Amino acid sequence: MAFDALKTMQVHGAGRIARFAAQALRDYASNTEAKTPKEYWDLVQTAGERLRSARPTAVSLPNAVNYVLYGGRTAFESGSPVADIRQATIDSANDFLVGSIAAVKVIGEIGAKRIKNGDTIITHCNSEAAISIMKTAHDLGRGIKVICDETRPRYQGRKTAATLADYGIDTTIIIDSACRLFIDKADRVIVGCDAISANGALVNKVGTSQVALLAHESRVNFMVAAETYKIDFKTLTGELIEIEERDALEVAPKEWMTQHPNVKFHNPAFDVTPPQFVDFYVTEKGLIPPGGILAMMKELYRYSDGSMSIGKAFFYQ
Ligand code: RUB
Repeated sequence: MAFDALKTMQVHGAGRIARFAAQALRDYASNTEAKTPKEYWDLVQTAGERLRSARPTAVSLPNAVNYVLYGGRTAFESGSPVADIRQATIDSANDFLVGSIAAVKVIGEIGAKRIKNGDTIITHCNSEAAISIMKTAHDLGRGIKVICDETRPRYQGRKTAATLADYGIDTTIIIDSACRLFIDKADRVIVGCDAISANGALVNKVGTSQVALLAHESRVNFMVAAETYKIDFKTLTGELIEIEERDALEVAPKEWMTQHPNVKFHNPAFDVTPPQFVDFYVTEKGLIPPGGILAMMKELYRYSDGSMSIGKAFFYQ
């Protein structure tokens, strides 16, 4: 059921996906019974693997699942009984959840310091972390204006616009293809993040790279709000981040397709923005330029406890 909620995007956005999966795995670990530690651990691992496969691009999903499993596996490998493996899994899930929520708040505080009075901001899609920056800037009395593009085909931009307008922020919606007309009116672009690769490239909702290109052309600051668990460790070994291909029915209705059977569809959900178009990432650990991502990966890997950002856990498969 949790798998379906992720797959059909009832829950969407990389941070929310991660927390939803951590909660689902925690609940599964709490409620599952088994006679032996091995039997129990096999069941929990299989549940984690299934959750991981629900959406391929947002690395927050496997990172969250891996983090939760890492706690349980450590207990399993040390020969603990089922009750202890269960508790270790639950504890890791709770750690992840607390850290993830705290990260969004800290990103808001750090990012808002970069916003100037009266700034006009363009945003794309629906990112909790980016919204956290804009809401905090508003709370600080910066008097910002936000332009949200629609973000077809699923219109996540409307969700962002509604949230910001309800919060009292001056908010406007434009269609995606009007972005170039508005980029010169903007002081900065703020977007969220599904994954960051070792070279500092950003993977986010399809269309992000076009907005980044426009910002680059017009010399408009481009900042990315990203928790460090959006860093994809597998890119260290040259693996590419898979781009999710979604149903063509998101692009056109069945009736139109039937009338035009020779038209093909392609519906990638994300795209890659090269590092040179990103000015900096706003993470819960501070501002990081794209060239600093590799150093951050090393730092995350070195920490082996006391922090949610355990690179070792993220590597776990
Ligand atoms: C959502 C999207 C968001 C990132 C970051 O895509 O691209 O910008 O996930 O969001 P989808 P957050 O709607 O397809 O999941 O900052 O909330 O993690």
